[in-house]
Amino acid sequence: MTYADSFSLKGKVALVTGASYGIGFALASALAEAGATIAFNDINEDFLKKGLEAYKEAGIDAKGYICDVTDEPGVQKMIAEIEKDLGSVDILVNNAGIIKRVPMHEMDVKDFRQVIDIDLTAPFILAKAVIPGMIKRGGGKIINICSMMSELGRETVSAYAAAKGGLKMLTRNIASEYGSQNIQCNGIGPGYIETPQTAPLREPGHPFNSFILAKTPANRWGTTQDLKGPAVFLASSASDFVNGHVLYVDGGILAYIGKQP
Ligand code: NAP
Ligand code: GCO
Repeated sequence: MTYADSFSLKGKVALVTGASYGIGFALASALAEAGATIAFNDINEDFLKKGLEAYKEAGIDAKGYICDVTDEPGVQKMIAEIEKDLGSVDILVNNAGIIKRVPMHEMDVKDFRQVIDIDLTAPFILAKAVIPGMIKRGGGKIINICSMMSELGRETVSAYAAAKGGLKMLTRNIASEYGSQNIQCNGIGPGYIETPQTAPLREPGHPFNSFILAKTPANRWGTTQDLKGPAVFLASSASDFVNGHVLYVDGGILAYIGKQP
């Protein structure tokens, strides 16, 4: 196999969670461009329909499923449906996620638990659902979408940082427990990316915008396009000896003390 062939995903089935739009849509599109057959889910029927239209417009024959990633029986049902419709899941991208920006001492424990449930427990539920099939077929790829908050804290994101820090260690543990079954589990840690989730931080005049530009050597917000190559690499046999790694796609934020004001 040539080095270029090792990036091909032809014949593979990929499930990307929460991929009607945003980072998930970009990741799924990249995997499709590399040859994978795409399954994705959303919790909201309207968004799922809009996502299907967007995939069709991009020339991608994706299959969409309504599923709340925190609902284990629902996830198991979705995986069974995907296996019937498309075949077993070879590549799982745990992308679905939420954030709630609230000072910790004011945060309702219900909200804290919801962030942990979606951002950390759900990747466990999805991975648990696909690993048996991957073992049967001799291997697979799991990619967990981590965050700068897998490494750093900041005001108002305690639940999210706890979840994403835990997701980094879940990634390492899946790699440790299933590496011998030829399952590679890695993370992608996006920096600050232009998506609906960060839109409140990018509103005109919001101080966070200039803050992030000063903290990013690339001096720009990331775009979902920046994440496509790393996703194909970690989903393909080009990364068969990469396991338990979080690949930060952050324009250099984690390496940089920040521009002098
Ligand atoms: P987004 O625009 O808010 O999209 C999140 C997606 O997750 C939506 O499709 C949402 O569906 C889905 N989702 C949420 N809860 C769900 C549930 N219970 N079941 C099924 N789907 C659910 O977020 P994004 O910016 O694209 O981020 C995607 C991932 O990247 C997240 O894990 C996020 O933490 C991570 N991340 C983002 C950034 C960034 O700068 N944007 C940086 C680092 C990491 P609905 O629309 O129906 O709610
Ligand atoms: C925030 C942002 C970040 C990004 C991302 C950074 O409020 O700080 O939403 O958390 O979403 O996770 O990697």
